[in-house]
Amino acid sequence: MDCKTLTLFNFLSTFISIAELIIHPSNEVNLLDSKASQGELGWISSPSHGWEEISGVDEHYTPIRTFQVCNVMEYSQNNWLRTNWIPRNSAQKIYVELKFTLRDCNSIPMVLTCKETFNLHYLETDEDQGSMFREHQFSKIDTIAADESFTQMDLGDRILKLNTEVREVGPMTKKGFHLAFQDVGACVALVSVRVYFKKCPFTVRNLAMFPDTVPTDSQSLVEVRGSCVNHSREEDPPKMYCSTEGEWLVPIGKCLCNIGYEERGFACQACRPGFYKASSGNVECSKCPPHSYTHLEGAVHCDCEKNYFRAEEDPVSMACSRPPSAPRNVISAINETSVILDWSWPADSGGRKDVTFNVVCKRCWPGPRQCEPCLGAVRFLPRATGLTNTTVTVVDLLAHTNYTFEIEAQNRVSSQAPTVRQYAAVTITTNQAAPSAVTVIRKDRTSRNSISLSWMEPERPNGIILDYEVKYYEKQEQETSYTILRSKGTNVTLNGLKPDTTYLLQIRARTAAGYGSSSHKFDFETSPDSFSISSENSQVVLIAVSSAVAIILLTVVLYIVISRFCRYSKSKHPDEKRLPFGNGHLRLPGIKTYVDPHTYEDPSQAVHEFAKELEASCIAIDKVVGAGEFGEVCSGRLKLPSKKEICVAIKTLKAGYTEKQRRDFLSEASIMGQFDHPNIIRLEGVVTRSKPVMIVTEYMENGSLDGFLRKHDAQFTVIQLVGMLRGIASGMKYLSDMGYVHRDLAARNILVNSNLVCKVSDFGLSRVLEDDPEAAYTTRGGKIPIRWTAPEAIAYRKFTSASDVWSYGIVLWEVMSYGERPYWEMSNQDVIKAVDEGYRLPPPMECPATLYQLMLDCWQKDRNNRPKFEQIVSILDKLIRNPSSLKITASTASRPVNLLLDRTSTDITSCHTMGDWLESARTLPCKDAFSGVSYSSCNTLAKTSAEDFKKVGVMIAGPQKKIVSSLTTLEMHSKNGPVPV
Ligand code: ACK
Repeated sequence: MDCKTLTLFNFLSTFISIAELIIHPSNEVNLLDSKASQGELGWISSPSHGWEEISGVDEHYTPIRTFQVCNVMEYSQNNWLRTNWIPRNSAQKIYVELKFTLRDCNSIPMVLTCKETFNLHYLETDEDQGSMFREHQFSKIDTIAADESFTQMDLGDRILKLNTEVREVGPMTKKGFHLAFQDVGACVALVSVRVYFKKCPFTVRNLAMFPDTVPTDSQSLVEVRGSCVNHSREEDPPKMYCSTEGEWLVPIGKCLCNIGYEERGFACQACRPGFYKASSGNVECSKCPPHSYTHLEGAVHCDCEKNYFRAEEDPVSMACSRPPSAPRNVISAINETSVILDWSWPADSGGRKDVTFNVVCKRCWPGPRQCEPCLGAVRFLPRATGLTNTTVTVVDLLAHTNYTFEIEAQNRVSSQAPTVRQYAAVTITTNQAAPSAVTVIRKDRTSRNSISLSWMEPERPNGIILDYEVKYYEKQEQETSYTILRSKGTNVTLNGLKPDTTYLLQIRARTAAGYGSSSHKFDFETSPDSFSISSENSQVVLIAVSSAVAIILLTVVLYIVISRFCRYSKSKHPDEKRLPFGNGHLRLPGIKTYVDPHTYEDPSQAVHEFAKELEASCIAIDKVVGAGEFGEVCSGRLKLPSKKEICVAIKTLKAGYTEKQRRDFLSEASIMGQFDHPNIIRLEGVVTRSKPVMIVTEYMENGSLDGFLRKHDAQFTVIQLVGMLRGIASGMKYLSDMGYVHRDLAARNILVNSNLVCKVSDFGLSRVLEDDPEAAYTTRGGKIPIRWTAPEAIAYRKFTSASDVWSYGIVLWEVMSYGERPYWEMSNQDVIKAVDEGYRLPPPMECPATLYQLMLDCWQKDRNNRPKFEQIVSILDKLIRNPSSLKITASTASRPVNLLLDRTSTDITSCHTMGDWLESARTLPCKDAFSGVSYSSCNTLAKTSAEDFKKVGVMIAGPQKKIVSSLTTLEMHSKNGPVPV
């Protein structure tokens, strides 16, 4: 067998199992594959007796073309095999994969020139070189050696020794190239030649399509923008990078399927019928919720079935619903002229939780359809419509009357349903009821021994009034003995009274149902003796004179009332006015009310109406004790003729004042002069006829309360402090009863005398706006002492006795903390914000729990929930009578018994962590900083350093200080043991 025959045999034997030759990764693009060619490849062989093209078959008996050379018996071999021209396409880097077999030289006997390598060359050209071949134009790529060569023995055993070598060429710049294989005396067979380049193949990632991308030859990645698949939109711009190895790297961004479409198999596909998708996003389509459907593909919502609806604010994921059925089991409990209606929840709530009830009231007469809607006088508690509970109380019905109540259940889809009212009805007859109270009583005439009164029939007589009972007694006697008169009409004259004596009187009406409730107590005084004429025997004269006096008095009273009313009507600032009504309720005649000096056209008239003019010669000034808005405040003595000399405080009006300043200065006296109460600073009189103009008041030895407390820090017993607070509350009750709103109640405006009696002072009209150094301008322009003022007064100048109660709460805090500044160094703006957000001052140290509870009650946001001064006085009285109740301090008490209002308020003992306390107390706006930090006791927290605060994120100096000061207060609570936090 000659050598050529031998190698041919070798080749054929190598085609047994080389299936991998035709399998290559999808990111490779072939430019040439010799195996794919069925016919002659037509490569140029030089010299022609060198490389030989031979046909063969692979393991599938598919014909393939191979080349071989084996001139090992001759010297100086230089055999070239050049491929056809291979276009480069867009590739810059080309890969050449060679599969070949090579004969082991040692296995060939008697060889002359045997090599075991061959060389690979290339030539870049823009055009096909055709048959032209010049060896020297080629550049060498590499010498190719076999990893394994075969021997004669391998042939015998039919062992395949196929070598695969891959070489890279590039960067290529010309349009194409030729490859060449140079043999220098080896026995080699080229089984296949594959030339390819790599690309990043088309792919879909995160619902974005990335096209086929050919990498550059350099090491850099190619950035490729993806485009969203159909029915999707970009969420973040999708991007990927194509590497030189043809791999996609670093996917960024994504696309989301549109509404009505879901992600399925790298695409966004329409929701199937019965499913919907309402939001874009890569979530699956959802099944239509109960009682809804869709027959369409790609639905974004499902339609409601017949008689089912969706409310406007219902999400599409919610089941369709329907109106509720009627309420059931209505029962009524009648109490005279009121009725409590109770019913059960409807059997079918329509699939919703927002069922409410409306109650319709009809008044009925015997006979068919004899009903008409109830008139407006009937009241529903809490209301007639939109009830969320299954009960309502109806009051102010007429006695002995038939009513029908229709109770209707509704939910948010009721308005969409056809108008068939679903209701349950109950018919009732009200009972006989006693008349309501007499509210309006008028004093017609007074003499030294008698008084004539008239009144109006009660608002709801509930029947025919048989008569009125008039009960009266001397105020001093405290109801121990009293007189009762009966009157058929609405007036009565009480005779046989003592002169110059105060009487209290109550009236009640009687019907067949019995007595109604009594009127408020009404007080009046008979005229003093001096009004009587000397002739006691002359009845006629007496009657005539007392009638004349009564008429004159009546005329004067009428004149004053009418002239004040006219002046009030003319006033320019109705909202600023202090009306003779407190807290919006009409006062019974006879109760003294405050008169605003501004309503006098001539303010000096007001001064002289309410203040006594003093002779300057009666006043001796000793020393200056302070400075007021208008001038100095001095202490001195007042000696009035035939009276004892007393110590007084003298406020002076500095020289050079304007007329307005004089008016404003004296307005304080006009106000103060109207008051007469042990806890209101007493006006002795004014000096207006000589200069300096002065206001003289009682002298308060211990000066202002705030300074006094600071001077005597921690020196009083709790009972002493509560006594002072009781005095202030009592003074404020008196002011609020008079209809006077103070607007600047603060410890600095309370004066303390040598017996620790506290008196409310500072009544000037301009004072709140101009004088108080604590007053700051608000956004609405007024000047307000922010820290002491209720939120509604700051926000919209709603100053009432209820806002005075808020200020009283702050005074309470000032007193219990011995003159500490409320809210410490927080700015006014921060105070407004914190209070508005619900934060409240923490309990002062050692503050009794009951008092702290009272403070919190005074600081209720809703002013209607704050206690009245009358209640505050009574609470403090109870505490004074039962001092043991003051022993439980706010830090050690369990939640204080609710004194006034059913409200949930801060109880630091119920908090388990400091974070809880900060949250529940809403004491400071830094609670978030403490989340996740656990403190075992308030002691630990109180000792927390500024550094520690920094660690938990409280970085600003202000809040740190505030927290520490607040916590210090807490820590002091825990002096007698750890606070159970
Ligand atoms: O805190 P004080 O000593 O008490 O300083 C102020 C100062 O005048 C300016 O208002 C003191 N003061 C005001 N009215 C009286 C008074 N009736 N008796 C004693 N001191 C008074 C107040």
